[in-house]
Amino acid sequence: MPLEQEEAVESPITDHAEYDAVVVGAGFAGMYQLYRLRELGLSVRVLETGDGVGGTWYWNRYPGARVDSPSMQYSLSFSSEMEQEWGWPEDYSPQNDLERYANHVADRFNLRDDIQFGTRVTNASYDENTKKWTIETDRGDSLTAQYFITAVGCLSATNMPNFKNLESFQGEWYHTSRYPKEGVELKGKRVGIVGTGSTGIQAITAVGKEDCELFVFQRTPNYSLPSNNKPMDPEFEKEWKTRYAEHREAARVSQGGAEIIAYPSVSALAVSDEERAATYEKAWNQGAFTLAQSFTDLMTNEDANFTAAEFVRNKIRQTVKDPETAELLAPKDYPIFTKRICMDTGYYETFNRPNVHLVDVKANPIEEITPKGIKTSAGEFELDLIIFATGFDAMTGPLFRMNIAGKDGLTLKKKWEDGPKTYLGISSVGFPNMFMITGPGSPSVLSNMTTSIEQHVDWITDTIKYLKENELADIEPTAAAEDAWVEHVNEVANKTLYPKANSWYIGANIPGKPRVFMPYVGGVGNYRQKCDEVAAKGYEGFELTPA
Ligand code: NA7
Repeated sequence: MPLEQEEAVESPITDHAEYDAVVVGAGFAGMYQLYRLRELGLSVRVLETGDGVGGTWYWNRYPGARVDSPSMQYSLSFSSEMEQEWGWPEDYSPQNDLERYANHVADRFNLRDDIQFGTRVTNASYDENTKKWTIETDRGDSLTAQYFITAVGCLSATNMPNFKNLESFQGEWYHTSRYPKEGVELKGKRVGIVGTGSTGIQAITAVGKEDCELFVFQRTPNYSLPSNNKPMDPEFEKEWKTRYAEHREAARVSQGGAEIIAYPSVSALAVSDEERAATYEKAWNQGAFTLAQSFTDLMTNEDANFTAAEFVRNKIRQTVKDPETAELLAPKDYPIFTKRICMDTGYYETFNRPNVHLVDVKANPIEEITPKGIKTSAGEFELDLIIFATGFDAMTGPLFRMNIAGKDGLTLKKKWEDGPKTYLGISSVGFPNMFMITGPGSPSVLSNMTTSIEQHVDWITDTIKYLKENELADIEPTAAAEDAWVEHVNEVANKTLYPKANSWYIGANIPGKPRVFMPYVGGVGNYRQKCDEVAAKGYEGFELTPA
């Protein structure tokens, strides 16, 4: 099964190849960036690999795909009219609603005219003489632009491990991020799902309910919290919409980019066992990420963290009827919340179904794929269909695959060979006029993405406006500012328990990837303040070159 589906859609190749800005990606980030740059009167071309808008929600069509931010907050805030007219059917939106919303945004603001679909960027290079970027595509386009803006998402470069003899498999196989649009018939099949991250957990819960035999190949168990998803309460929605601006403002200054009703005020170790248990129980019943906000020190103190981890492990033990399966599903070798916490709609209950079987590939690793299925060191599992939920080359992967080269031909990949180096997660020394929306070194994946996307797009747009008004040709960070930011990103990460897990945040899921904690832990509100201060001080830490 090809990993990259051939896209049939042909957008007209641009009639002129020179733009003020080229934006890569037509997810929420790329679409909003296009909208804002049009307001400035710039000519913009958006290049998108898929044949539709939506980014993450265009590609991730696997069964059960769903966002884990609340629908009322996982949306764009720039148009209050759109906020009011759009209705989300569920508290946590499934893929099809999110894709529908992305299409609505594109149609409502007439964005498609400037988006070229079915087009992958293969090269982007900066010319110091012309001070322009040249962007080349797999369709033979060559575009030049003053500003090169990446809106490629943090989790868009598929990680497909190099399984021995995969090509010999005679059944069907798909990576979750390339699942067929038309779906796959599961009835009566023997299905294998490899991977138990956020994606695997959603897919397993959905596929387990089907009339099929499901084999879950788990290497590392993950902690998962119940979402308590339900149909949207019309009264709640109505009330939320009357104060939408206030809710958005609260999200913008929050730690994680979503409004939090009550911040914790006490250490998990400062209360009695009974009080702690009652707090966790209440949070568990409320659902979603409430548990993570129960106490002040869950991310900074291992003993405090252990109490939350143990609470979840006990929930797993209470839910899963077979004690051996429950123990296998209970994570034990890393603190809770240090890998992306998962959110589910009945994941652990799935393992009580007679058609669902857990296979421990930590104890008995996958040796190879055979014509009939998956062979582990414990034996062969015959399968008709394999779904690989094996994740992504996160954050840097989508940037590296564009072969970006800056000053002196230095590639981003070479510059970042020991880990990403950015100033504010938006820019990098040697790459003038290149802006990365939700790049490494920004809150990005540790936040509600739509809040962070809008903050970056607004900042980038204001910056471009400033450059134009002040007749400046180039903006590029100084090495000193970049070094200081990288140090700060590491320093705040090292004050937390995050580095204690082998997570994709730290590059641990990709063989050979440098172990550097990539997103910024300092919080969405603090980060916004820092970006605003930099701009207010005439772009402190940047070098601005006159036209
Ligand atoms: P993740 O979280 O990276 O999960 C990938 C899963 O695939 C994880 O359980 C891995 O086990 C497993 N995996 C990867 N390679 C193998 C091999 N070779 N053998 C067995 N198992 C393997 O990706 P997701 O798509 O679930 O989630 C990514 C983010 O998307 C998520 O955090 C949300 O932010 C949205 P491992 O843990 O490496 O032992």
